[in-house]
Amino acid sequence: MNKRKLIEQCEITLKQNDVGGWTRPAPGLYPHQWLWDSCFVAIGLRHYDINRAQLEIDNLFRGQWSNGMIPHIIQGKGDYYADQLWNNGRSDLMPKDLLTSGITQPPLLAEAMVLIGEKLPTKKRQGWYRQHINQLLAYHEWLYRERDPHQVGLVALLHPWESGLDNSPSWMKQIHKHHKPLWISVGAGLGLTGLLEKMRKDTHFVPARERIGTIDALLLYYHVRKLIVAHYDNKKLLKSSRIATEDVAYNSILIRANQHLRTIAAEINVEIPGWLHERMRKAQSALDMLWDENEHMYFDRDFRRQTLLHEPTIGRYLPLYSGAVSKKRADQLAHELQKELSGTLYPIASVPITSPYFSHHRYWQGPTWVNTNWMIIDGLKRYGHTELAQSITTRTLELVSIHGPYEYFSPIDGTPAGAHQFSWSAALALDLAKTSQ
Ligand code: 2M8
Repeated sequence: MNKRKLIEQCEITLKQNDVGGWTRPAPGLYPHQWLWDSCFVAIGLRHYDINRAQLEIDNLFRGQWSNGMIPHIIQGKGDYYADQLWNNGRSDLMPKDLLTSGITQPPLLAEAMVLIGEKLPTKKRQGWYRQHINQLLAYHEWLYRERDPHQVGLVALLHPWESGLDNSPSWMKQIHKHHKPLWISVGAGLGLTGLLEKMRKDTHFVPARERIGTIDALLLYYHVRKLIVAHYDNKKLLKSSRIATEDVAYNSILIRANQHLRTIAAEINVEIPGWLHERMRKAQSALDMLWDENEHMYFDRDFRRQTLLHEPTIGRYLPLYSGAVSKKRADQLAHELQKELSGTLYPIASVPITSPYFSHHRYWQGPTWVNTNWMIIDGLKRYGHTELAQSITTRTLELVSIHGPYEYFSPIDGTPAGAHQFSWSAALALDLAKTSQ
């Protein structure tokens, strides 16, 4: 593999997707600024344009709502298939001059800030941290204040889009089982799916078989409507929602972000409010509630029923990234992962190939994604599993180097799928190339 060529190719993709201070995830399909996409992008940019990396993050903060939430999308200029939803879902909490979505996404801001910070001279880093510390604190406060009503250290999500793993089996199974309105079931029964498929805009860019299914997409729209009708009242929604989920991937990412928040605050002598500090402390051991002792696996948990959702997803390895599990548990996960990898050509399937949901090109139901690989690699390294981390790194870089930065790839044969010129695949491949041997 020619690393120099790979890095060049990744930089070209990031440049093409630069919309002026922030980066769209991909041309055509995703024209706006997404929360976790921009964090990954900034992690790549820091290697060759540190100011631009900072700007990517500055621009994410401009979307912050007055209650502290950082939205998952800040609207840019192009047309996006779900624009109408958010156009109808405006809120007084939104910044006045922007249109944003009304939900959040995995909180990688603190991670991106620390990684960018490592490359800045001390004075500049501290100044930048000071510029954003109140916003960052407000975001973590919002998450624990509004989404952890039982005060246990696990936050609940109200919509699969918040997890970033949109059609992940545990979410879709939950929605089909507990909250599928009759009109959707009847419509599907009458064979209206074909008609609806023709109305979809996302499939103009990517073949339908590589995207979320039409009924599933309809269900996601329906659940956004429910949030809008409730004026994003989290307290009320958590009481009434039948799909609220304590997502293991999201909570693992938040726990890691808490550690980075502590680092940032300590460096500039800012005190973390007592209650938040206490909740972050609780969060460190909260993943235990998502562990199934019989199956030896982490699962998402149904917030209302407090039962584990027994569908294995890529989320089961993210506790490695959290850094909050014991060395023994981390070794168990690494062992499990190693075993699983012997069954695929490329790491790491977003759903195990043995799952009835597995489909090698369908979005979050099978393909390999560079961002989840990146987080798992990072976790493995911190737990001392350097060889496994290195082999996942090499195979991931191979995928991007052979096919280019596609949105996702088949773990079976490596064939690319989804959007081409996908920003986080480029940014994180670049980061892996720069930080590995
Ligand atoms: C995908 O999600 C959006 C909705 O947010 C979509 O399907 O239109 C997910 O892969 C998500 O994780 C990602 O942030 C977004 C943009 O890349 O696309």
